[in-house]
Amino acid sequence: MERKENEPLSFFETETLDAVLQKSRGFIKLMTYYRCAMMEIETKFKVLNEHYSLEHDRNPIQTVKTRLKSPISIREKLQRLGLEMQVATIEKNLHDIAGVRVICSFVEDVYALSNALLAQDDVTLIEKKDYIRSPKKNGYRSLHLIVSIPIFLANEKREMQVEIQLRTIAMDIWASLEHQMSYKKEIDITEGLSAELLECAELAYALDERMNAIHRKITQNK
Ligand code: 0O2
Repeated sequence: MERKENEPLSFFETETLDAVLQKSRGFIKLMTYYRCAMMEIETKFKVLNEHYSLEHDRNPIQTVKTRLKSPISIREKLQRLGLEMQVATIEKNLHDIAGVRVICSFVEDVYALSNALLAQDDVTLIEKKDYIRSPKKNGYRSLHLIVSIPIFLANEKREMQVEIQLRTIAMDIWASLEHQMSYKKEIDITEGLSAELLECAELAYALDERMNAIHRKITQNK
């Protein structure tokens, strides 16, 4: 089809789309590998949940959520680090492309699940940040792990990194609402509101500790 003078090139013209797809093949492939790694980790937690429910007659996991970082967020993070948007750069420098969030019943479940996962011989711990024992200044609590696990493809085995966040229901309520209201938002939050958010985080943690203590007493009396 003839293009009129000054008429902008349509993104969806076949040649253009082919070129875009060709260029993004490496990126799409890498994202697929991360998705596979995420599935592996999700399955590991589901298996642990099944095992615990057999042994202890209750589920330590409420939900497992997965998310793949969007191309826009990847680009923003690379820009912040002063790096170029290239497949090799992404894999080398970003450790949170694949994310798995595990929402647990009790604080002790967070540590039991983390220890059980890290004891598996195909899981390698790359980094651990314990924001439960050392919460962030704003009150954020979670246990963060970056692990490497193998994914098995038709002719290849590949080590992929996954970021895992483990937290209780109470920690998740606080983090989800704070994320909506202020986390990484370009807004000026007053000292008063920051103090209130911190107070809410402490209230949520006090609830966690009380529920954990009640749970321990009930299991001891069994
Ligand atoms: P999103 O939108 O949840 O994916 P960086 O990843 O470089 O920003 P760092 O130090 O490498 O920071 O990572 P860190 O401290 O382990 O935290 C990364 C993730 O933890 C964030 O991902 C959030 O999901 C969560 N997080 C950390 N701090 C807070 C906080 O103060 N409030 C809330 N609500 N969540 C937090 P992303 O990619 O930044 O955001």
